[in-house]
Amino acid sequence: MRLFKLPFKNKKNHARLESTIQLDNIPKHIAIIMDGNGRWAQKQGLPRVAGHREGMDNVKRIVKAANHFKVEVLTLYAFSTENWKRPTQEVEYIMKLPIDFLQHYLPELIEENVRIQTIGEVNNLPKKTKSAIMRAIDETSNNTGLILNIAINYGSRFEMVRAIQDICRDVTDGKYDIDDITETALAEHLYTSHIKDPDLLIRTSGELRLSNFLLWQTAYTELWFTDTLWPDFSFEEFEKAINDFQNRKRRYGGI
Ligand code: V0D
Repeated sequence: MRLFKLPFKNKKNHARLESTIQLDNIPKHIAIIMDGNGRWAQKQGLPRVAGHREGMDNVKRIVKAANHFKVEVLTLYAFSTENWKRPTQEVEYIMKLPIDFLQHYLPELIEENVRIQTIGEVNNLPKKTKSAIMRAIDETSNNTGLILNIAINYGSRFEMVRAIQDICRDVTDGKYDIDDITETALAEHLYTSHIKDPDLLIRTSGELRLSNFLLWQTAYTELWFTDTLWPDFSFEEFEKAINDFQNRKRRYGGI
């Protein structure tokens, strides 16, 4: 077990205790359901959108933490296909967040060698939102560090339906045989075709469910839940989740 000192300081500005994180067993892909932003705001008597804003700033902190631990992929559930049902004003506010986020943080992300990617139906987003994201994807496409994978207008069941439609189209066109439809073939038609399945999934804010997030990809993922609301989810807690992950035995159905 390798031990190392964290270069970060905690909220009281005391140097952290020596950590027991094993640098050779960091989850390569971490997925996070960033829940509890609206509740965070309501608890302080602020409008829900203030929580989304605070949640946006926390994205940057956790990206920095993931980068620090040399995580390969960080997938963040930013907007689900179901989130369109929220009040129009809230949706409109949320749709501006990628623009704000990238205006504030893209230079830093580039400096940190982060590569931005997305999963979901980015095509159906407002034009300005889409173009800000496409530009960020383009400007970071040659970076070789952490992949910041934003799930935006994403729903897992739709992702699977779409994959099946794609495959069926190939079958009809005679390019594909029904017997060629394997788990690998289906996985290759998902948004995540180019990335490994998550090793660890974190959900904040106390709900114990997946809510249509990466249903196929989380078959063997370790799940980790906390009551902490997303804007309060800190480096220390992220580190705790990784530490707990390292204490689990992964069997993938074997013994
Ligand atoms: C709102 C908490 C960053 C969850 C985080 C439109 C709900 C804040 C992004 C983002 C959202 C960053 C880079 C990028 C694209 C998006 C973001 C959305 C919501 C959905 F390339 N925060 N954030 N996107 N929230």
